[in-house]
Amino acid sequence: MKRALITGITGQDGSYLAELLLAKGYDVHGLVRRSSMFNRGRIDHLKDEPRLHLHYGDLTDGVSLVNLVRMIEPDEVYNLGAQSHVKVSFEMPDHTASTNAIGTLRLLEAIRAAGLDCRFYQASTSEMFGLTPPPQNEQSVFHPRSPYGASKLQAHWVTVNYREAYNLFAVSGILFNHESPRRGESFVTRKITKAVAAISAGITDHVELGNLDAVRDWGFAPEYVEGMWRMLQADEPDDYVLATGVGYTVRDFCEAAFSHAGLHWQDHVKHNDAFERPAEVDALIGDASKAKSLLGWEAQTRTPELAKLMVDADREDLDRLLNGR
Ligand code: NDP
Ligand code: GDR
Repeated sequence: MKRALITGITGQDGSYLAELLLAKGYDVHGLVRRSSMFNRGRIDHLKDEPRLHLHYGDLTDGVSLVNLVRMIEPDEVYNLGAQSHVKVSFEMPDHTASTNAIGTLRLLEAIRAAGLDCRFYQASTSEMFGLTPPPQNEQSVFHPRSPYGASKLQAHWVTVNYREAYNLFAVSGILFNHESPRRGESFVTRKITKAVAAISAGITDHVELGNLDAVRDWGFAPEYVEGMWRMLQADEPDDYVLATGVGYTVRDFCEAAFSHAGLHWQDHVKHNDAFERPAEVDALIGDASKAKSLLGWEAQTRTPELAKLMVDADREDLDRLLNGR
């Protein structure tokens, strides 16, 4: 039985990856942070699974990483833990860098020091391309536009360095935006689909957003965690872009989500400067042809379809909450 360690198991991707690995017969170990509030909602349905083991730890606590890696002796480590919000990274740059950049270094060093023959996945991001115009692929120039993007770029290079310096099977998955009904509520897609549900139910009449012109390539998260796993099953460690290859503006996403509920987004979306960023990433559209040819991976769900499934899920959730159904 293979053993995997997932940092960020309580997040969107970590929860889908835990389900995938359990279904494949893995023993799954997850790093969870101590919190004063319950923070395991996305994996609560897995709590009776005997092959799921949760451990307290933190990417900012190197000792916890050293101890866990030695105790678990994982075959595969998926480093998904991060301060993942771009806007928040401008407000907490030090914490973001410590968690995302140095946290990755701490984890890689724990693996190296333990002398394990272990495969490592790093959750890299299209935000590393920043200003570079689309389409972006593995050869594109990096030019991050936020403390988040810069921290992830350091983590990317440290992953490449541990591969080259220590022959570690270390992979960097450069993933474009991927969403789901489990997406954090302050990211723009989920903020919109939750608002559509609330407006349809008459609970509120508007949502406040920032830049509607930004172009993103939004895919469906469960498909992307399958891509992460495939990267670690390849013969050689390498870096791969995962994306749908099609870009939409935030405005397009509003149109798809609101019209699915029979609403006109123009009647309900208000602008608020507070949601603008000091530096914006204008357009990210990925070219995932390398993943298609070497891993047989291809995105199936396109952005308009994704918007609809997220609206449906948020409307069902709200209906259950309001009507006990
Ligand atoms: P989420 O924000 O949903 O989840 C982040 C996870 O990281 C949570 O489990 C969180 O724990 C954990 N975490 C935060 N800080 C620490 C820390 N100091 N130590 C340990 N764990 C920590 O992110 P996603 O699931 O959306 O993304 C997964 C990864 O992929 C992230 O690294 C993200 O940056 C990256 N990424 C995401 C993309 C996307 O579109 N979703 C695209 C490209 C890259 P808690 O629940 O306690 O807060
Ligand atoms: P992003 O996702 O920054 O691409 O990072 P987010 O959903 O936060 O923003 C996407 C675009 O929408 C614009 N926007 C708003 N964004 C938010 N959050 N809230 C708003 O009200 C709003 N209005 C407009 C933003 O300016 C931006 O252009 C996500 C994260 O998951 C990262 O961790 C990951 O690495 C990248 O995707 C790929």
